[in-house]
Amino acid sequence: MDGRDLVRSVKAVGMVGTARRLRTVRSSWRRWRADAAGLSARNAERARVPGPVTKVEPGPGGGVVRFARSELRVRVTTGGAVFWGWDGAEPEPSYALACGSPEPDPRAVLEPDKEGGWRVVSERTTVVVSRHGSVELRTPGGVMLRRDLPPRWWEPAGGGEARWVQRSEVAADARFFGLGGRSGGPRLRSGTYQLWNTDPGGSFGPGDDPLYITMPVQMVVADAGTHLVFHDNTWEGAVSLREGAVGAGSGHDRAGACEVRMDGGPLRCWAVVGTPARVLHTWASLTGPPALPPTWALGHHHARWGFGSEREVRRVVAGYRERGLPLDAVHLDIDHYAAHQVFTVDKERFPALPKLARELRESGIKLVSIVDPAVKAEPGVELYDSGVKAEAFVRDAAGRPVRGVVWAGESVFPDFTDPRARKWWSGLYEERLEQGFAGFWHDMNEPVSFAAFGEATLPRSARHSLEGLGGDHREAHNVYGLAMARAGYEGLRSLLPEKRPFVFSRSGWAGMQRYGGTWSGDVSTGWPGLRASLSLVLGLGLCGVPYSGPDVGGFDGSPSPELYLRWFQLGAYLPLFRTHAAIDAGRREPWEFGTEVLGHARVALDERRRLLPYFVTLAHLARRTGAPYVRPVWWGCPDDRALRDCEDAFLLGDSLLVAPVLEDGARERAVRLPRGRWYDTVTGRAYEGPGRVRLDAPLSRVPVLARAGAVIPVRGDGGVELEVWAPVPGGTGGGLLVADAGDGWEEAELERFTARWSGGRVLVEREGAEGERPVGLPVRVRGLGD
Ligand code: NBV
Repeated sequence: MDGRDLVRSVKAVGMVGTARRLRTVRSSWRRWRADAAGLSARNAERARVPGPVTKVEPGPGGGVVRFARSELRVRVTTGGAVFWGWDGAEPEPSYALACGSPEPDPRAVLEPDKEGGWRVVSERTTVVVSRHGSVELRTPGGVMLRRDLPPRWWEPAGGGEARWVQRSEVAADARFFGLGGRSGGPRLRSGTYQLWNTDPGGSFGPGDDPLYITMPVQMVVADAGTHLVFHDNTWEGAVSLREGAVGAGSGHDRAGACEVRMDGGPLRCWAVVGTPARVLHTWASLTGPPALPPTWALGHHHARWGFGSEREVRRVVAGYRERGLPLDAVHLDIDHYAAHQVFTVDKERFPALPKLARELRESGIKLVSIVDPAVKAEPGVELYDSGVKAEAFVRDAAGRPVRGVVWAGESVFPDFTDPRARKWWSGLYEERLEQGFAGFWHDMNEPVSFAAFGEATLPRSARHSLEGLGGDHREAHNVYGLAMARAGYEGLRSLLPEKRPFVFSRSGWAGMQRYGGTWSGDVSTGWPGLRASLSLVLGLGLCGVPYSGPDVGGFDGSPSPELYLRWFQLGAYLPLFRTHAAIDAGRREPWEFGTEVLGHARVALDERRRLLPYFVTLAHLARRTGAPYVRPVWWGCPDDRALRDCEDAFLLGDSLLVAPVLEDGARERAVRLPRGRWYDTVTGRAYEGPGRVRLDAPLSRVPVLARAGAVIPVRGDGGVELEVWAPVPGGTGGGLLVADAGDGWEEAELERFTARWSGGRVLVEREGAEGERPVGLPVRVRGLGD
């Protein structure tokens, strides 16, 4: 049976469709589970709220407020993030935190507030706890950003996990972003967003929810300020959002509202207040700096499910070469496995993979391998036997391995929440490295099992190690992909210590950026899918996951030449620039759509290559500061309401504003500009922001604007050059460069450049300890009326 047959048979038995239907049914959070037999039944429940304050114990960073029926720990930490946890919840254990909790800020302590309440005042925020347990987050100036009402728990009368609800209010003008990879964003409109990583079981479009990466991380942007809140809880849950309404002079304002409901686990929360940049910097210091992709991973990748043979890989690579199209990586999907089993190679169709990998490497192209978690349950087969020996597989309550059905047939699933299982799995990448693979693409790790349990994942009663603390799939599901990414990343670090690992994973959770990036999954081919793919990249960036990108052209079917081209033009400005599609979909090579599209795709590929030094710099900045490469247009001016609602353009770093074409037939488009001067990078014409302008968007290109004063490192004929966009008269500008052409660990230096007017000319200098110095690189000044 080949991949195509498998897809057909999966579809035929309705498994894929079933998953989709079940997703809708799952919207009720109190539903009865197909596998509830393995879990204790939820009988009578008792509701609980904190009750009135009884005692307060100030301590470093805040202290503990005791209520009649609960207690609240508040802790402002040294980096400025605030933690609060109910019922004794502490910051650890946590799958999200990279190095545990930062130290408490000794200057911040609980002190009495008005009306019997208490407050903790710190540099970046004030937290006010009311007498009945509401918690307010305020700006240092005292303006309310968020108000959590007293939480409510429902405790099973017979004991067991309590579920809880946390309602909050935000400003009437606030907008919500984040919650992982959401197709209907980046602005998250009123509605309910599930917290349960899910393969939608077919391609998805805007509004399909949940998808592969969900996480309880929300960024809330309002006139009064920006804040991020993270409910550190891996259980299944849902977030219901209601955007507020501004009275506009006549009516009253209606506050925005958020309700987080979780099926179990701790009620604890991290909050960070500041500018978007500051918030994400603090978030990255809590959850870990984003992994730095090797430089080649910032080039162009071509994948296909169904290359089917080495010959076909060579044919496609030759197609790129003959046409002079840049190509940096080729991805092999499950069809190169023997009988669809991970960590194997089909020797008939791929008889000399190491040789192919070497040849490609010599021509500057890296080979990337898909890695699926499921292991065919077949005694006598080495992989299965070694996993059994390592006691690596997820078990049921009776201690038997849990079986599911995936590509290779009946399968078992490594328990990545078990450090021993991770260690076993880590070692398996040795085989991949011997085959010559340089990067790894983790798939199906929500995890997916096609049919076995009525829902396309493991039964909720399945047991997991959860780092030795023990628990079931309800708690482990959402971190399965994250823990698999950790296993892969750590394995590669020890197998090939001199290279930066390249891992990207379909599923994940808060903190996944420590191990690598992701891609947008099986996005449906169509104009709505194109829009959804941008939404995912922006939303994930605001959750601290800066490296991602879509399947250019969409996953299924065949895009029209125009749709393919517009997707390609968008992809060229996103961190992961990859063409890919399903086995039964049309081809995605740039020459498959006619000569006109090929010509324009070549321009996009060449531009991507030209911008490589800028992308490398953005990757280093993401690692150092947590700032995503791709940012919403409101990034530098979150108080601009019109920009907060702009979802069809983005900033690439500080210097460029990209306005992709997301509509069929469009040859011009409106672009909303942040304040300042912006130059159309093709015509050189200057536009003044804030405001809305109409720009040409012929088939040959999408509008890209450069900020006045920007110094952008680009690739020229002889190496890195600086493209400088004239500052406004009397103004200044600048830019950064991290010159790193490699894939190792040597610490590359951050170079700063300034631009200013001097004697009627734009002068560009390198900043240094001893003052300004000549740049030492070719400089091209633009925006002088060219
Ligand atoms: O491995 C096959 C595909 C892969 O091409 C795609 O990128 C993943 O998102 N994989 C899903 C499994 C196929 C599901 C229909």
